[in-house]
Amino acid sequence: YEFETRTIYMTKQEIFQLEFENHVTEGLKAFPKFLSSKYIYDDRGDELFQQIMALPEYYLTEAEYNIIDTHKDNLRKVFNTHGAFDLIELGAGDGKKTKVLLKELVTNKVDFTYIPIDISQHAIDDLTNSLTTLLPDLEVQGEQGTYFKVLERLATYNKRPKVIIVLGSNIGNLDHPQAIDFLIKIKDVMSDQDFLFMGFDQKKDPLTIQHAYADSQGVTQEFNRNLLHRINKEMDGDFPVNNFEHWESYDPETGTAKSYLIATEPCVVEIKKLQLKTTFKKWETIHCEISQKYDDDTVEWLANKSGLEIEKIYEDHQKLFKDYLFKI
Ligand code: AVJ
Repeated sequence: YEFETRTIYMTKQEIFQLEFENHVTEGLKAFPKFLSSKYIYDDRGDELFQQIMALPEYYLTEAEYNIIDTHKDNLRKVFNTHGAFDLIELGAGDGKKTKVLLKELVTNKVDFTYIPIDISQHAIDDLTNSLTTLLPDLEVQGEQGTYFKVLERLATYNKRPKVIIVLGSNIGNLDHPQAIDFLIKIKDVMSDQDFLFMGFDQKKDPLTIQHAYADSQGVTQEFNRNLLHRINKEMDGDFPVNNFEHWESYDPETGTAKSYLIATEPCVVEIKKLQLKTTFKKWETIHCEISQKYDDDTVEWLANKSGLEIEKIYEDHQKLFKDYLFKI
């Protein structure tokens, strides 16, 4: 036989879509079933997450805002330790919290470039536009892409000191081995003069956590259900979405909050694009997300495992949330 080799080009979106489809097949054939919260975030998912961040029960946003606002003077000095730098934000979103920091830096004429990285070009464009109005003197260089592709590229091309920031306890969606993996990948692009500034939501009264992830208005339920809506829309599925109820369970021993969608009626779901038919028994679960909570010992252990060192710990006035400053 003779084989012809051809290169098939796919866009980032097409690759991500294919990953999503493979994930759905795997997750719905598994027992117990699972679907990752990573795929909640289409335009509607982004909007629902914005709504979550505005909920009175979702203390995380306010708490981290308080940390940055209280310590902005110190953060400016620390970030500027080695002179001009690149401020690289992973998962920038709408930048509400980051804007406080950016304003502090610009007002004090600190020499830096802000490089927000997000998987969504949409988010990057919106953020860049709003910053042009808010802080015309700010140098912004938004980058669309997955964190590590962009980080690796920046590490080889930009030789200035880097400050990498990851806000919002985004790391909480990862279990500990995945979190260590994530931290190692960041560490690998850091040099002596670089800093990592990262948010870790803290263990606290279990009820506070329970309420943050099972809000009274049902926004979190809609947020999780968006996974099923996306499958229906993008893969020609027929999930009876309203028959899936959201359930949150927080284990104070491990610090893991887990969210599920639970079938309140038995049903058969067909997903035509995947040629997949799957049945749900009454009360069968789909595990969707973990939101890990931490304490200093756990973060210290993660840092140790990843070759990072904790330089300083910042806390909000209600002691709900912490941002850790790391170096290699
Ligand atoms: C975006 C991962 C920080 O886990 O707190 C919010 C996502 N899920 N409510 C979190 C989320 C349900 C959020 N993170």
